[in-house]
Amino acid sequence: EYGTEGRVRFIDLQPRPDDLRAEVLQGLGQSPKRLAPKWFYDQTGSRLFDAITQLPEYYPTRTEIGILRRDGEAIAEHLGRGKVLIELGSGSSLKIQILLAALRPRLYVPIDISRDHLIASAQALARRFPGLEIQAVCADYSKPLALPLETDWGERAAFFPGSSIGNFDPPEVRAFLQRVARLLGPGGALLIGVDLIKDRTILEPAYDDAQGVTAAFNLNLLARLNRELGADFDLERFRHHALFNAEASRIEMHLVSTCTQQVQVTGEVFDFTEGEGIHTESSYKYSIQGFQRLARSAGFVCERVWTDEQGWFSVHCLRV
Ligand code: AVI
Repeated sequence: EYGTEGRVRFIDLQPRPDDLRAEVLQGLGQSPKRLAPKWFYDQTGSRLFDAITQLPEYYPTRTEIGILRRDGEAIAEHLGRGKVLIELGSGSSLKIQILLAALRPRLYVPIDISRDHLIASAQALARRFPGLEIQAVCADYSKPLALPLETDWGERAAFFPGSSIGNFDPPEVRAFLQRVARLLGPGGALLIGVDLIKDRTILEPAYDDAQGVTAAFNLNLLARLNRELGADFDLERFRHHALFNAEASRIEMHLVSTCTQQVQVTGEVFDFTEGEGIHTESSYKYSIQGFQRLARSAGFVCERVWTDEQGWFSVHCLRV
């Protein structure tokens, strides 16, 4: 589906409400219960995520931006200028703005699951960079992407910031990187932000902030299911829980039932015991070597890595 919103060309491959319903019923039917983190990002969720990135405790955004600002010229040099630049999970398209002047892409392709947020961000970007050609794609990038890419688009580079790679579980992460490699083609470059393993006293507050924004972000998933699927979750009867699982090297977010209860989702009933959780997100933390091993196993060459002074976050340039 094609459309033009202002000066932005828009391609809609958005998941259907039926996809949400089927995945939610499947996830709540499992033991332990699960919901995929991609469903956080309805309009309220996207707004709450933007608020998270501003929190004092949430260091990844600030740290990655620091690296992009400090090393932007070197990064652009490495990635190559004048390419077709695809951004996976572009959100508010804030980070790419740091690199745009240096990269001068011939076309920018932001891909995001949150439709209205994507269109608004792409239009704002078009106003700020009047010469930039933009083709926004609403899609779930965790699934194989059938992008209507024109073959003569030329050399491609991809930008996947924010350590969103950390939200993939081990069984899927390599397959995902292999798909990105295929999308880029030989010689294509991937600039990817990866959060690093650190002490739990830093990690856990980043996912359980004092103002409760992350709690609201997590709970909004249930509010969304009430809104879009007519479910009857009582938000007062679930609480946000975040912990660092050191063995699995991941932050886990859960929504924990505070009592024994039943919840109805599109006619199906789910039982919760007191203390039972729904696992809503994992955010894997890597070592630099561990991530490079993974990237190599997916067919990339690890060309360069940039980190901040504290060694909290890394930005890698990978080549197909
Ligand atoms: C988008 N993603 C990389 C974030 C993360 O840190 O895993 C999502 C998030 N969840 C809670 N806070 C932020």
